[in-house]
Amino acid sequence: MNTATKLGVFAAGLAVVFGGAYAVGVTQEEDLPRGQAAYSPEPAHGGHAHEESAEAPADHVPGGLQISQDGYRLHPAATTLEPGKSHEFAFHVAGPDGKPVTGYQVAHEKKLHLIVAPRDLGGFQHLHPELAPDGTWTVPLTLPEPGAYRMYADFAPEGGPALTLGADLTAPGDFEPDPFPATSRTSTVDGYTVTLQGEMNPGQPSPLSLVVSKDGQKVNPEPYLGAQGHLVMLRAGDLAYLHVHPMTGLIFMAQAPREGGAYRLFFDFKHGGTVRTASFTLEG
Ligand SMILES: [Cu+2]
Repeated sequence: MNTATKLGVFAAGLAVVFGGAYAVGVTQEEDLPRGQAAYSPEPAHGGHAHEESAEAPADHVPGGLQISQDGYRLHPAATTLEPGKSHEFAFHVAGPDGKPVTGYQVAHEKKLHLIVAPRDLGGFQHLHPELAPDGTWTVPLTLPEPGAYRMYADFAPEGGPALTLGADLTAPGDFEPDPFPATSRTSTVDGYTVTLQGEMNPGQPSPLSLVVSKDGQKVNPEPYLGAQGHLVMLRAGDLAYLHVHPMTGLIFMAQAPREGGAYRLFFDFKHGGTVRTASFTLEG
C-alpha cells in the first residue's frame, strides 16, 4: 500500500471519528482487496465499525457473548480440559444448513482467529487453528490453571457475516480468581515496554496508539497479521469482545460502547521473530 493510500485510509478513519464522510470510509474499504488491506478496516471488521459507531442501534450487541448468531453456531468438541496440559482442541462452526462451514474469508491474514482468556482476564491466548476439509478446526491448547475460560472464534464465512462466537471452557480444580487489573497504560513483557495512548470515548470510535521500546530505544514491530500488531479488547463484567481495527502504523481504532465500562486490552506484536502480548486496562 502506498503512502497516499495509507493516508487516505487513515483520513477515512478520522472522518468516522468525527462523525462525517461515512461514504468515504465505505468507498475506501471497497477499493481495497480483502487480503491486502493491511492497514484498513477490513470488511470482516469494517462493517462493524459503522454499526458500532455513534449511530449504532440501541440494541446492538457486541461480539463474543453468544454461542450462535445469524444461523451460525459454534460447536467445541470438548469444553472441559484438564489444566496445565496440552490438548488437541477441536471445534467447528455449523452454518444455517446445520452442516460444518468449510469456506471462510481471510481477515488479518487468517481464516479464523481463536482467542482464549480466563474469565478473570488474568491471561490471554491468540491462536490460529488449522482447518480440515470437513470443517473441523484443531489447535494445541493448554488452559494453564483451573478456572473458567472464554473462547472466541472470530471469522467470516464465505458469503456470510463477520461474526465472533463465544463459548465457555472450564479447567477443573481449585480456582483463585485474580482481581480485575487496575487501570494501566504501560505493560512490560520480556524486556519490552509498551505504552498505550488515547482515550476510550463512549459511543465513539476511539483512536488508540501504541509505543514499543526496549532498553530505552523505540522499537518498530515487524509485520504481524497484516499490520504492526493485533489489538483485542475485552469488556470487564461480561467479556464482550470489542472490535479494534488497525489503521496505520501502531494506531488502532477501538469501538467504544456508549454505556462506558472497563476494558482489558491485549496487544500482540512481533519483534525479533517472536510474538509477545502486552496488556492494559482502560476505562471509558
Ligand atoms: Cu489471529
